[in-house]
Amino acid sequence: MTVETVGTFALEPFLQIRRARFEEALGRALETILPQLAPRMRAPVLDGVMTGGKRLRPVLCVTAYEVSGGRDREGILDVAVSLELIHAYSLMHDDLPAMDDAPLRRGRPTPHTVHGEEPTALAAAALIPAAHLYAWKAARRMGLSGATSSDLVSTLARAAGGAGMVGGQALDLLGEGQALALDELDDLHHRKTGALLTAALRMGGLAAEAPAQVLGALEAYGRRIGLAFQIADDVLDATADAEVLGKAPSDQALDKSTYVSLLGVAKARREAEGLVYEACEALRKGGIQAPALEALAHYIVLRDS
Ligand code: GRG
Repeated sequence: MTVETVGTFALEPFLQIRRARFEEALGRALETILPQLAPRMRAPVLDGVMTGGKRLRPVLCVTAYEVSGGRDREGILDVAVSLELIHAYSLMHDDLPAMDDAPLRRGRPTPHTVHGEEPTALAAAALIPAAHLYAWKAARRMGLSGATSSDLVSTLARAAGGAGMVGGQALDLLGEGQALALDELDDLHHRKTGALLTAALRMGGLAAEAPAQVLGALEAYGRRIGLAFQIADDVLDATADAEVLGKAPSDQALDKSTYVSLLGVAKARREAEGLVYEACEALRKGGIQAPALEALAHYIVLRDS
């Protein structure tokens, strides 16, 4: 199932065009990154990066850039590449036996099951500095000042790091077999999932040299869609067909606290819808008229994979 339209916004063609442009930029990025890696790391990188996915973080970054008045279409795609490289590394590590031990993602065998754990772990680790370097170079090519370029790269580093995504993953692993309270679950997912989604929006705004009020509104939107995204993920894990989802459900097997285990499916769905409403409100309060971002917020809870 695709989400064709949200209200009057034609979401599916919007996503198709954005994704196609982004795939080209990602392919170009790998042409420069792969030759710098030892040969045995190249296939896991290709598998981890070029095998689909919704490309949500890049789409959010480019859209935030456009609604903030940015006009350099090529430059912002390279900034968006850096986010997807971090996202791809995180999934490659997340699927390793020491983490979630997942055999399938996006309907395909995970990179370590095909190429081995060691090359996959190394290849994923190599993507972390590669992403930051790519973001820095993209920012400078766009003509952003040293201060803005450094803010942009720091935003990525903070979101990916110990207080952000890696910190959230640590809480997630520690929480296996534990009954977490709702506020603990929110904190975990603000870090694990929300931080990078929020960074995508802030980086788009920064690249367009948006004023603080716009950056604040983009971040407020990001925090809310970040949680909504995770609630939708938990609902999908509990209810979706594994074939459509492209991976086996894992939350129950890993004995994780989830929004579904805490709230039940119906209440979790309502919670996610409430966050989408708040996210759109945050944009409007910040003076941002952005039908595309509003449609993307709805897509996050309507998606089926
Ligand atoms: C090993 C040092 C060390 C740290 C691990 C692996 C890791 C750090 C963090 C992973 C956290 C993680 C997996 C976050 C992502 C959560 C998430 C919702 C992933 C799915 O994102 P989608 O649905 O994926 O956007 P697609 O497939 O569409 O790209």
